[in-house]
Amino acid sequence: GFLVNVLNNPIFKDGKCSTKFIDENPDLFEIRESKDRGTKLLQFIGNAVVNENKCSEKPLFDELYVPKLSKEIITTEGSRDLFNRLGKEKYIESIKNESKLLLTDTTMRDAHQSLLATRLRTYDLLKVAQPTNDYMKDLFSLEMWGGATYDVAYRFLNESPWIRLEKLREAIPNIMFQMLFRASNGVGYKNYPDNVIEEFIKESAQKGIDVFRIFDSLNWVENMKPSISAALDTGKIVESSICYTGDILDKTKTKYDLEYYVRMAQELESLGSDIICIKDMAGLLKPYAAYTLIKELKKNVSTPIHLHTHDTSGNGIATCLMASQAGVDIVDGALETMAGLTSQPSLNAIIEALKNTERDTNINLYGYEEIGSYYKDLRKVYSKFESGLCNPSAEIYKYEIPGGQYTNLKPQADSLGLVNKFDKVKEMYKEANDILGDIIKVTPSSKVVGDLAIFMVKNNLTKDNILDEGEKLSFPDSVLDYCKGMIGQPEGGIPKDIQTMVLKGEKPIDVRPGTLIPKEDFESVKKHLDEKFNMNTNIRNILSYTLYPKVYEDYLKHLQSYNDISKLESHVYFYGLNKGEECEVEIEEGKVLTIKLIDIGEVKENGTRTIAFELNAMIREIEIKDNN
Ligand code: 3PY
Ligand code: ZN
Repeated sequence: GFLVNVLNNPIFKDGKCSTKFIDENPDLFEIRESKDRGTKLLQFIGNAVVNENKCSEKPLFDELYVPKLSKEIITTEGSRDLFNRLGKEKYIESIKNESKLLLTDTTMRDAHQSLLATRLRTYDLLKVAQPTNDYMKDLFSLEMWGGATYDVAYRFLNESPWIRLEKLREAIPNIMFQMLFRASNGVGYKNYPDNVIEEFIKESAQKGIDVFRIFDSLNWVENMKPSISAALDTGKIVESSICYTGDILDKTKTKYDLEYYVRMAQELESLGSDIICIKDMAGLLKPYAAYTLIKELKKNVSTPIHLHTHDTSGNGIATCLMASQAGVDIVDGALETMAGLTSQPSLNAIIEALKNTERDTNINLYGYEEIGSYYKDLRKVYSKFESGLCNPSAEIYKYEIPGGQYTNLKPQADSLGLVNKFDKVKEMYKEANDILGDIIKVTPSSKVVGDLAIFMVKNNLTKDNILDEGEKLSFPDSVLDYCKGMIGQPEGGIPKDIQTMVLKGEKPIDVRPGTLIPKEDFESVKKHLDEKFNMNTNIRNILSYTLYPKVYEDYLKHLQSYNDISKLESHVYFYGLNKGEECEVEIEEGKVLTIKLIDIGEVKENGTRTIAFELNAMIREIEIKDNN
């Protein structure tokens, strides 16, 4: 009966489908086999009610704002059209000749990674995708993929990042898509085999990424080379990044000085990079330093320069404006309702600030405001992921903690029993950085510093006693990896005393880890997944498993248990339903289920509760295990 079911699927009947459909949707097998998507959805919602929302009244959310848009302000050609029409060389040339300041909107990636623990679901992004395409065409790019979005999609949202890319690409054909890629760490936290990095870039380009922003967490160019060359091979735009730390205007800080950044920019340019990015992941680049840095880079490289910063200190807009004044080509911002604090500075503010100046962006803010209103409402649905940080904080200059990590470190410390010790953890972050050699701090090197900081607080270690006390302790895995050289080589090397103490006799490497890690055997991963999950595994499935074996298997198991839950509204996804509340779910085109929660039973002796629903007006009772 299975095959008949597949062939009766309307998508097949419409002739829209080839075997590719199954490749893209491994879950289809499950769906057809179970024949009961309704029950599985009820199980998912029941579980959200009992175990996520703990049977309490969930907060009520207003209907999401629907952008009111006017056809008159749609421009015809977007950056992607221009790139495709001119070809790469001419397109890059056109950036250099542009007097306007060009802009990237990070709302779909870094903004929510920094404000909402990366939790925005594809469902909500898709709802605003077409207006984004129509009304934000003047952007250089939308940063919408990579960084933590890949991991979090599978791990916490039970959805495929590849499907996100594909669906957004369909809905946003005119604006370039940009992703953040951690060089040999891919979209993960450790060095992966070279063939994984190469395949990943190739596949991402094919699925719709136009701009690859590549960085290494220690600014070790050697570690960026395989990614840069793989990305160049795709013909897409390669934006090689220099992570910014320290303060070039502080003459007592000599390690990361102006010459350091110029040297690295020249090196990245010589590798054929199309754009150079200054990646200020912690928001440390002060306005006047930005002016000096961009002026100097402009003198020494001819590649366009793209600035990425965070507004943690409150100086973000000033930094963008000073960079603009110095001739930066492109800056990152976010829609104002998703901007500020640990996120990017507000695009709206930058656009307004430049009106009637030489670098006027000529952008009509109307669409930005309407789309921004949508995110403003949406943000409330995700309020449980807000960091609680309410004010800018110039103390970031002292601690140098990246935007995403700043909001994560407190819950991480709390969960490890360090409640009320956050100030101490921040102090130790600074000391840990010094102990490790004053390194660039960004995923994954920032995790090394953060893990060491927490470890130091827990074990009463300081800069002064760590070498004596640390002898008898085993350090966190991330610190071990760093000391082994498995993350790469920091500027000036890893301090020998700490390295010897942490490694306790083990020998470190000083070559690029990728030269030692064996190639991934994609065939055997395919065989494993095909057999274990009864699917026709494609390269994207293989890559996901390779990057995150456990997280990806858990995602597939979730699909088996609950089917595809990507069509649920987010308040239902995160909280379930209140008694008497109803929701509609379109499980396939034209097929809508209406689900109403009727009653939540008491916990029984076996630990389950009976949850009564109406599914399309028929009573259905589901047993849910109460894990509380
Ligand atoms: C990431 O790697 O996810 C980052 O955002 C680094 O700044
Ligand atoms: Zn960032």
